[in-house]
Amino acid sequence: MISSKRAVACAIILTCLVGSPALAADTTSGDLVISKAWSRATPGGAKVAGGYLTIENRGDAPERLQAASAIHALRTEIHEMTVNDGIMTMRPLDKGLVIAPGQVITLAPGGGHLMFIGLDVPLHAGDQMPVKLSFERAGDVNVTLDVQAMGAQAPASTESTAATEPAHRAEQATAVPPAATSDADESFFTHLHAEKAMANVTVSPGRAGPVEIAIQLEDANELPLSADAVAVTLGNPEHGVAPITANAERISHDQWRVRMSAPLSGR
Ligand SMILES: [Cu+2]
Repeated sequence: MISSKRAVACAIILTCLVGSPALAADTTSGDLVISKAWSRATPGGAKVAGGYLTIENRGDAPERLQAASAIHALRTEIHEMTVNDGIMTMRPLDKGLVIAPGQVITLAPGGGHLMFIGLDVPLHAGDQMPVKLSFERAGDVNVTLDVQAMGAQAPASTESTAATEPAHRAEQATAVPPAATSDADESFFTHLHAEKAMANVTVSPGRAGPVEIAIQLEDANELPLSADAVAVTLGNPEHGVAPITANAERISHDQWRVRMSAPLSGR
C-alpha cells in the first residue's frame, strides 16, 4: 500500500563524502564494539541505501540501538525483515534493536539493516559515510560506513558469504510508515521492500487528490531491476477506502510512472 502522506521538508547539510581506500576500524564505546560497518554504491538516481554493521555487547546489561542518523540522508530507519504468512517483508523497528549481554548482532543483506532514505548525494565505492548511532546506555556513537561496489554482499575486508537463493514466493511489499508531515505540496518519498525487490516511490504532490507516482525498482542487491509490468494499488482498509489499481507506464528499464488520484492522505 502506498502512502500519500506529505513529505518532510527538511534542510540538508551538504558535505562531501571523503573517498579513502582504508577500511574503517572497529569502533569501541563502553561495552559496545561495532565492526564491519558498510554500505553499497547507489545506482543512478537512487535516493535510498542500506547500511550494515555488527554490534557486540560485551557488557552485563542489555543495550538498545534506539536510532541512527546520517548527514546525507533525510532520515535513517532501523529495518528488520520478518516473515508474515510465508511472505518476507520488512518492518521498521520503532522501539529500536535490543542487543542482549554477550550478544553479537549483525545487520546484513537479506536481514536487518539501517535504511538511509532521501540521500542527497550518490554513494560511490570507496566513499566513507559517517553515521551516528544512538544507544540507550552508551549514548551517541559515531561510525564510518565503507561504501562497497553496487551489489556487494559483504564488506571488502571479509569473505563474501555465498547468498543462498531464496525459494520463489510472491513479491509483496510493505510500506514504511511515513515521516512527519510538513509542506502540502512537497512530494512524498518512501520505499517498499520485500525479499527480492525494492521499490523507491515518490508521490507528487504528497497529499490527497491527483498525484503522479514515480517508481524505481531495485533487486535485493540494490541493483536496477527491470520488470514486465508494474501496477500500483492505493487503498486504506482502516478507513474503508477500497483499493484502486492503475498500471504504470515504463520510463526506462527500472523507472515507472503512473498518474492516479489518492483518495486521502495517510498510510
Ligand atoms: Cu529497509
